[in-house]
Amino acid sequence: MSEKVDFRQSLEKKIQTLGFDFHGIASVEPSSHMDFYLDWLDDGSHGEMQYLARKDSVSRRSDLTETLPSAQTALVVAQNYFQDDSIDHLDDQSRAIFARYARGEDYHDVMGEKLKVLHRWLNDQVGKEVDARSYVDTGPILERELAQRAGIGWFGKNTMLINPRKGSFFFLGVLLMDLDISPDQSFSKDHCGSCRDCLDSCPTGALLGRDSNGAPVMDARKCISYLTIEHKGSIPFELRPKIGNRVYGCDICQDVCPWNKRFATSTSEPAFKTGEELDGPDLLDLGEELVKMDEVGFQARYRKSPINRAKRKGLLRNVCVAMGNWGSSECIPVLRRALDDPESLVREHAAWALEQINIKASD
Ligand code: B12
Ligand code: SF4
Ligand code: SF4
Repeated sequence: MSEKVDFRQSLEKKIQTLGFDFHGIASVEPSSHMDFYLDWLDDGSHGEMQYLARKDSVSRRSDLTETLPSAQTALVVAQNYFQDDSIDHLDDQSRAIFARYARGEDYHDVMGEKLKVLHRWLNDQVGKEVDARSYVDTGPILERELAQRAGIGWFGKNTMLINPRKGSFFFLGVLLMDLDISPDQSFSKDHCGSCRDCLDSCPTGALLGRDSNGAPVMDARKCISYLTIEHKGSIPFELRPKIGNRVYGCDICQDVCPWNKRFATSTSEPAFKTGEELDGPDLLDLGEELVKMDEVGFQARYRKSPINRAKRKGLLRNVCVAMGNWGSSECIPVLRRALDDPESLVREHAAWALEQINIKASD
């Protein structure tokens, strides 16, 4: 199909009806940032996220037609997931912090379903099966680069894609398709200016600022989001104290961003509303629940949540770190129980946490 299709207005209406907050259309030309991406991998900044470095997935990132040979257009959609905290738990170490993106239902499913509906709608509009593939954080696609090309926002120094009217608390989704639709103008401005609030606030120094070409650089190995979710082994000792009470993901470099302080508003998607038990839960209660649970129970409990990615042992490992950082003797019984856990990963972090509590008690 190479004939240009023109139903922008009805397409925009459909996208809004589905509840996406904004969108844009990008061309499918090869990535202009592959050199940067390859250097980033060469430096080992991706840590254990091997899926980012697999040869086939790198070349698919560079050229979208390797994923869908007939691709002519990438429709990029974005959906706000922001929810304010109901209580001020950030400085209360007896509470666990889950990143905002993980407090609702799994966005892969929620947005993936909507993209399926959109695909069916497009089929009806053009009167034949549109060749299309949808992605929500699920495939070898440079989603932020596509979103920038589709005019949605700029790359902040925190590496997030930021929209000038909404901030950065949104998910991205992409529908690659063989329909030829005129692309939007790419977003060319950088609205960070001389601000460096995110760089100065990152507890682990994961954000390295812009390189000489203007690309924002992150050493993912130091990012709390990586350490608490993607990293499967032992958390480096020197980084544990910096994680504080963040048991799943991290929002600091977004929370401090002036664009979010000014523009973040609550999501209108009911599925992304914060589940009560994930809004700063009691750290002890969470630890007690997890030590008693097995992996089957964990998967059932977090079946519909992005949290199931960490698995029970990952989340319990993070809870042990948070308990060690809190340093309260109230954690001793649950940590002692974790010393007998079937997972050596959990036992090691529980032992570390008990040591921290001892050190604090003798101070
Ligand atoms: C791997 C990954 C991570 C890793 C690494 C993050 C990173 N900064 O690279 C970790 C686990 C740390 C992570 C954390 C988070 N993630 Co994440 N993650 C991804 C994933 C799967 C791939 C990103 C990637 O390829 N990184 C490698 C770097 C090199 O690529 P990049 O970030 O796209 O950077 C581009 C620019 O640097 C550009 N570039 C190069 N040269 C130049 C020059 C100029 C001038 C410019 C402007 C740009 C530029 O080239 C690169 C490639 O295009 C994407 C989904 C996807 N498929 O894209 C989600 C994604 C980026 N994550 C997302 C989210 C929500 C998060 C968290 C907020 C979750 C949380 N609360 O814990 C945090 C945020 C941390 C942060 N500050 O980035 C969203 C971001 C939405 C947004 N508004 O930006 C995405 C898009 C998922 C989605 N579909 O919604 N994530
Ligand atoms: S998510 Fe947290 S740890 Fe990661 S770069 Fe941002 S502030 Fe630093
Ligand atoms: S905090 Fe400042 S430097 Fe960082 S992304 Fe936001 S505007 Fe840019």
